Amino acid sequence: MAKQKEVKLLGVWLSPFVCRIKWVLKLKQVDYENIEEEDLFNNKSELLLSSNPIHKKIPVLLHNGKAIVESLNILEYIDETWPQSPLMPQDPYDRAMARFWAKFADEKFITATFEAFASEGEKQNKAIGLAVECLGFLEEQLQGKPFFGGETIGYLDIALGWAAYWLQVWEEVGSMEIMDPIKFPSINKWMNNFVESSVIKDNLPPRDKMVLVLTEYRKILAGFYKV
Ligand SMILES: N[C@@H](CCC(=O)N[C@@H](CS)C(=O)NCC(=O)O)C(=O)O
Repeated sequence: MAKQKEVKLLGVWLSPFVCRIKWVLKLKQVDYENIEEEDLFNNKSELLLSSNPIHKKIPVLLHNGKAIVESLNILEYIDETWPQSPLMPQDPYDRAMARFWAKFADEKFITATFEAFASEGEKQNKAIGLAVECLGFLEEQLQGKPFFGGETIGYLDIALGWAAYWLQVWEEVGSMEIMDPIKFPSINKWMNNFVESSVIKDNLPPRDKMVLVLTEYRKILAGFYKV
């Protein structure tokens, strides 16, 4: 009988939070089994409910049968468990800052961007304004570096990776514009550097399929995000 893999990732192909984990497992060359959650919104699997009973969200990393949840937390767990190609900066201050900006991105930037994608009219304009403001703060952080992590991809690059790929698709499907390459030249370069880097470019969801699924998803979301 084939040996069961000790690392499993429970997720959904479209989720930027799940892709974070895939990228890092690939970067660190950790072999894992991918388990796709079939019906995340209407019929959560027993595995999901038992391994993440508090939030009931993907991604969940299962390592030797133990569950680790919340993607940023999972990234740190992976970085400590498999130290090759380190993600976290060595310096404690730089680590604190990387965590601060990753939290900022999850609490403010992704929420505003997603709300802009899902809404219309006044509500959408307000969300666009907030997302653009977030981009302004992040532009300042790059200071001419190819990656937030410096010369190579680090923790914050992975945490922000969705902005290099999902953002454009959300803009297209949501008929709106957040990212202006003239206004945010460093972010623009970073986006290209990120999606063109070897491990990332081979592990992005297919754009056409994303557009199709997100177009349908936006119709469902419209009810929740009404002005
Ligand atoms: N803070 C969580 C967010 C994860 C998340 O929002 N996952 C979504 C899919 S992209 C989910 O599982 N949603 C299911 C639900 O809300 O019931 C993380 O970083 O892991």
